[in-house]
Parts: sequence; structure tokens; C-alpha cells
Amino acid sequence: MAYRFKSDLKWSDVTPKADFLNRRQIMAGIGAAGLIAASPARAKIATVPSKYSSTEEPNSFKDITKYNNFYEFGTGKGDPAKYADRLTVDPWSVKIDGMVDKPGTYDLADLTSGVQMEERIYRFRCVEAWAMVIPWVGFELSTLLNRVGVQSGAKYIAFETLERPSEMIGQNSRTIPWPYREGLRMDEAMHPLTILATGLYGDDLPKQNGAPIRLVVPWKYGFKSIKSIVRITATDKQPETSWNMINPREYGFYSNVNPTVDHPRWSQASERKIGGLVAKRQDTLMFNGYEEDVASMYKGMDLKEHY
Ligand SMILES: Nc1nc2c(c(=O)[nH]1)N[C@H]1C(S)=C(S)[C@@H](COP(=O)(O)O)O[C@H]1N2
Ligand SMILES: [Mo]
Repeated sequence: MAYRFKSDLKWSDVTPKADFLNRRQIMAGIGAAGLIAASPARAKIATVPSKYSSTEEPNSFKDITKYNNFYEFGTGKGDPAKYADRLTVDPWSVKIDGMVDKPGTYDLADLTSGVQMEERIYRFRCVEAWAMVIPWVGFELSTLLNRVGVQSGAKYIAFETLERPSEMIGQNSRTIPWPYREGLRMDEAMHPLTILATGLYGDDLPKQNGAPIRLVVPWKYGFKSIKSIVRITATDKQPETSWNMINPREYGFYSNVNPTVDHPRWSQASERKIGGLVAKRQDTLMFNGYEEDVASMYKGMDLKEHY
């Protein structure tokens, strides 16, 4: 297996950005110039490391912020980096509704106040068969859900992205029935690997990566990890999800990374790791390498049927 979780916490306490970079550089044997130049200048967010972090070397800040999928800004991989700039991310509020005890429209700052941010280095796998390793800053979705109190009858959590075509130029084309929608089953939503990310490489989340707050579900294909979230709904019905609405045969509700279930138009058995001088192909790992932690949630389910 190419993947193992860190069994212990690597850094003593809180890891400011400068330390993060220094240690990474030492570990990778990268010269100071390369990594510093490609990354934001200063430590901004205090994080603690997580036992759930991958030990793999993260992709460069440049790879992570220049090769994106974010159709609200166009369908090209370079479009988000080019056009996301004009998005206003402050002020930002998130409407929380449905089957919760404390529904409301919350300021992002209130939703995250007092929450300890973690550094979570996760493998990331797009359904288009490319992969990265990304050092997120974030916290478990369950922390937020417990704050607002999910009611016992709720079985799913639905998410929506902002709809603001004046700033999101891709929304002037009907590539997707806006707003972008996603959803998780409740056990998936409450799983400790499921995070809301508000940062990257110790700094605020770049707009092209889904600022100011996006979902990251590392054992599922990337399109489940919805960006720039403005609404979170607890519901007893399986929510509609954008890619499933567009093409249900190709994109299921579960979309767990699975090397044995091919996309109708391409194989998922291997993937291309973004970055480096030579494009490296590697085998796709079941549940993107998170099998030990998540497989039990799908016991007894036919994953070919529930793709
Ligand atoms: N709102 C929204 N969220 C989205 C997308 C999108 O187009 N719109 N693309 C998804 C897809 S297909 C992928 S692979 C990831 C890409 O995340 P990244 O650009 O941060 O690597 O975002 C996902 N979240
Ligand atoms: Mo994707």
C-alpha cells in the first residue's frame, strides 16, 4: 500500500506556517527558493496536525491553485485561477436549515469561532483520473453539525454553492443547473475524515479552491467536495446532486473512489499524479487509500450498483 496514516502527531503543538514550510522542505530536500516563492508569504492560521494526515508529500501550492475544477468560473482547468479573483468572500454567511435544532443564517466567523483548525494532508482524487496531495486547513463537519443540532430523523446533509453570476462568470452558461449541489449520507457527513476546509498551506483558502469554505471528502471523487458553500440542509431524503442530475449513468450519489468500477467512458484503475517533471501513473487505491477507515460504512452494499 502506498498509503498509511501517521500514527502519531508529528509536531509538538501549534504549527505556524513558517515551520510547516521549513519542515516540509527539509523532508523533501527542496531548496528554500522553490517552495517559498510558490507559496503565500506568511503563517496566518494556527493549526494543529492531525492523525488523519497522509505522510505523502503535498503537491506544490502552484499545482493546487492553478489546476482546478470550479465550473462557476469556466470549464477549463486554468479558468478558476484566472477568474475567481472577482468573487467577494467577505462578508460570507451560510444558511443552515432543514432538520436542525438551531436553523439560521450564520456569519462564517460565528460558525467557526472557537474551533481549533487542523492541518489535514489528504490525498485528493478527481473523477477524471488525476490525483494530488493537498494540505488543507479545516475542521470536522461533525463539529458544525453538532453545534446546530441535527435532529434524529435526518438521514442526509445537502450542500449548495453560492449563485452569483455577476461575480461567477461561468454561471452565465448553463453548464450546470445552478447552484452546484452536493450531498452526503448522515454517517458519511459525521465521519471524522469529512472536513470543511477554510485554508490551504496554512493560509486562507484561495478563491479558486472554494473560498471561504468548502467540503473535503477524501475517499470520494473530487466533485463531491463542493466549494464556496452557502447552504447546509439536514433532510430525510437523499438530496439531488449536480453531476447526478446532469448525467446519472456516469455520476452516482456515492461516487466512492473505486478502481474496480470504471466510469462508462474511461477506466478508474489508475490515475495520473499532477506535478513533477514526468506525469506519473499509479494504481488507484480503493476508497482512495482510506479503506480501513470508511469501508465499514458500505458493508453489504453492492458498490457496482451504488457507484
Ligand atoms: N461549486 C463547485 N464545487 C466543486 C466543483 C465545481 O465545479 N463547483 N468541482 C468539483 C470537482 S470536479 C473537483 S475535482 C474539485 C476540485 O477541487 P480543487 O480545484 O480545489 O482541486 O472541486 C469540486 N467542487
Ligand atoms: Mo473532479
